[in-house]
Amino acid sequence: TWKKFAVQKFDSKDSFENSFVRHVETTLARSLYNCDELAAYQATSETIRDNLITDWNKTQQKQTAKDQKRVYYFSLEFLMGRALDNALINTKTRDLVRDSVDDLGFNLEDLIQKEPDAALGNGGLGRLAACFVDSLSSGEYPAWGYGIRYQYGIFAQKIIDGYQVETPDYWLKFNNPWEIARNEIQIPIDFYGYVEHTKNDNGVKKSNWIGGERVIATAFDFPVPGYDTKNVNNLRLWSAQPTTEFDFAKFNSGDYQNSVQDQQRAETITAVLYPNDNFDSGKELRLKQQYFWVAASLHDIIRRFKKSKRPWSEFTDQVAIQLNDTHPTIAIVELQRILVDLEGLPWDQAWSIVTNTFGYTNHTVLPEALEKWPVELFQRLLPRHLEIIYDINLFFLQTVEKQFPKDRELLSRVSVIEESQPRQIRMAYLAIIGSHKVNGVAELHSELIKTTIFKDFVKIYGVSKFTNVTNGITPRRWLKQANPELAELIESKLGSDAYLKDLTLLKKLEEYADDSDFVKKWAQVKTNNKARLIGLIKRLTNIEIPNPEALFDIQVKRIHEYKRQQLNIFGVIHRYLQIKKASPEERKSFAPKVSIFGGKSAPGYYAAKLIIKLINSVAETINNDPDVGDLLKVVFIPDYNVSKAEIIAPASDLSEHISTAGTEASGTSNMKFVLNGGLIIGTVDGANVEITREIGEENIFLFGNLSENVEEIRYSHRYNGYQLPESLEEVISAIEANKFGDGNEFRQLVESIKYHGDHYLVGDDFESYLKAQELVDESFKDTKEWVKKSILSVANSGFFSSDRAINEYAEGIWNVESINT
Ligand code: 26M
Repeated sequence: TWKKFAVQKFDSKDSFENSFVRHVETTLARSLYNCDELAAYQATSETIRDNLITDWNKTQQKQTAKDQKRVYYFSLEFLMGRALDNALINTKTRDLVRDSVDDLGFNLEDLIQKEPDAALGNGGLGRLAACFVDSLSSGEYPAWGYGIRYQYGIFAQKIIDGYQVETPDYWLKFNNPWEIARNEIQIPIDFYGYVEHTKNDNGVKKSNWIGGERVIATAFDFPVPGYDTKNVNNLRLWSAQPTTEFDFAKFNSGDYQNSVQDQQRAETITAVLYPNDNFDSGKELRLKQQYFWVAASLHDIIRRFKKSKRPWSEFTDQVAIQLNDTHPTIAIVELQRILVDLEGLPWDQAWSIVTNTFGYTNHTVLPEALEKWPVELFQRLLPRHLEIIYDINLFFLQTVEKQFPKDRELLSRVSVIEESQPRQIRMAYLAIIGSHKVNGVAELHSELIKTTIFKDFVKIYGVSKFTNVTNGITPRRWLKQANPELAELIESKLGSDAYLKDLTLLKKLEEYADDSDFVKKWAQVKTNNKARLIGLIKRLTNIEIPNPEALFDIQVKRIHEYKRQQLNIFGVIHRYLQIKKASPEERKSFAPKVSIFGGKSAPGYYAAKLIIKLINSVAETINNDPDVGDLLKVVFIPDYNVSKAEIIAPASDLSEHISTAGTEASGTSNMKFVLNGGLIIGTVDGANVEITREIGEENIFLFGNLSENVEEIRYSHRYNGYQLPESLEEVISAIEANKFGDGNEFRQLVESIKYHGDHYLVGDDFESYLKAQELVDESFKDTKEWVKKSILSVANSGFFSSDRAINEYAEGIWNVESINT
């Protein structure tokens, strides 16, 4: 009888419109006469959601029945962006829905714009997690993502008088059609309290943690549709609630008033995403977020495992957990605690399960980004976990001692406990010790971690524990969705959309690199995308870009000294000074250019905020200088986010990926720009190296010092002093001469380069950067050659699909198979 009532998915205009109307009138309780665009967006989304949930249920049933090993991707950030357009594309219902809403008097593009971004991440790491869940679903892997349902995502950036101002991102203002509240799932999570040490009848020591404060984790599920498959995986995000029942016997903290208040403030745990990128803030609430999310996720996974009535020895045949950076490292300790304290397994057996379960992905070598927690904080917040960390460290150091007797230096270097004032727990070391594989995110980066920050661990564990999985991006969002015209042009030559699931098929485009009709169409798509960006810039900044033929030179990413937006803006100033010096006749030889910036600074990062202000001040001067005219425009696009990136990436002629060599682990926006037919100016850093290998060095503008020389150069700055090149001195003089507002304001920025060691080598790379920019200008003048480079780049960017990355994780780290193999 159930079958008879099975929910029907919409599969025609009629059935779509039927469902749409029903959702307007019942779900939204509106009449069709007062259905505005927001309501139409919601009704459309509810209708898609019905289809997704139907397939989501089937997927989960199928995966449960097959009962094979599952992957769990633990990430504190999932920078998903908008869901509607992506769902339409992945389920291949976009045309049908466009026509249907058209019938109903709406424009699909407009409805899509109504959706707020799900901006639950900072930048690269969070967006990588989003691309990965897309690829896991598309590749039909049995996989769940686990994260936090922040009520406030990354702040919205306003630019006021050229300064960044942060405003809260309350993205859940309206009902969110893309989440399913699982109010029946309520997992208690404890903090604080004390540890009881007892012995059982056989004299074996037992430890029991009595928590002092309890909050409830409740689940929200976000269906993740794969492309061209019925497979819909789950992204489970946790939200914190206060408990209602209360065990006074356990309430032993001695500070009743404060504890009750803390309890009432349970929701604060999942209230807001920490807005730091590549910087460790060390705040107690952040550690609470980490434990809350990890404990809830493990509880969930273990509950699922226990249903299968398997012995613990089979846990690692069923479960693989990937740690996205060190943020979930406490999971290693929590699983060990569950197995030993609660399930009664012997330490060694438990530890072998733990290490075979986890894999750890490192995303940075920057020392200021490596997470450390004061021992004292752990002692208070998670007292039993601290004991377990001490034991893990003890056993680890004992084996190291056996392997390398009497090397006290080594022991103190690799100890999980840093003997500093205050003593700190090194989370990366704990992650390495507790995982069976450690991977970097691009070849250069994976080599660097083996030879620098983790080199002692290579000595201890051997090199095979360390591996590389080069990042990737999903071609569904970053080609098909962001650049529908290019996708259509590509499809017309490749004969099908199969390249969206096997991106290496793009290779065939090489055949058309000299085909004049194709070249013309290719260039036209770029021009159209630039026009689309011109519209966005006008709406957001009121700046007019008079010349759509100008070279669009774009750098959008988090603002950070290591990413060197300052190098870019100094280059812009240099260009400006050249134009000013030139005679009207000479000015004609300059290629017109638009320099576009975008990105958020961490709210407390003073130097980064100063860079934003400098960019805006330079824009103000240049854009209003009649000597310059159309030759140069400078734009700072406010509030850079995923949905803006979808408009920006397809519109670049050139994009900048110019981090100091050895500092950018991979970068992924470089991949987005290349896949959309933009060329790159970049340093020999992160994934730029592999992009060069794939597309050919004649198709990329590389410059700057190499990573192997960076330390030496810094050392030389420190002990021999250094001189900035004349060209850069001139730029700095112009700033100091108040050409871009009050020069005094930028003193810190200038001094860090001139007098404080120039840690990021701006001076050392400046001339080489200018030369590369000259080559760009030269090359851009030859449109045919430029377009050819663009086509060849796209043809050879297939390697940078996140599908390839996920397949590598599945085979090399997780030992998990796709559901249909
Ligand atoms: C840490 C502590 C407290 C609060 C926040 C953090 C934190 C948050 C995000 C630290 C780092 C965070 O992200 C780092 C990141 O995005 N790294 C980037 O990861 C990308 C994907 O692998 C790479 O492509 C980039 O090179 C790398 O910078």
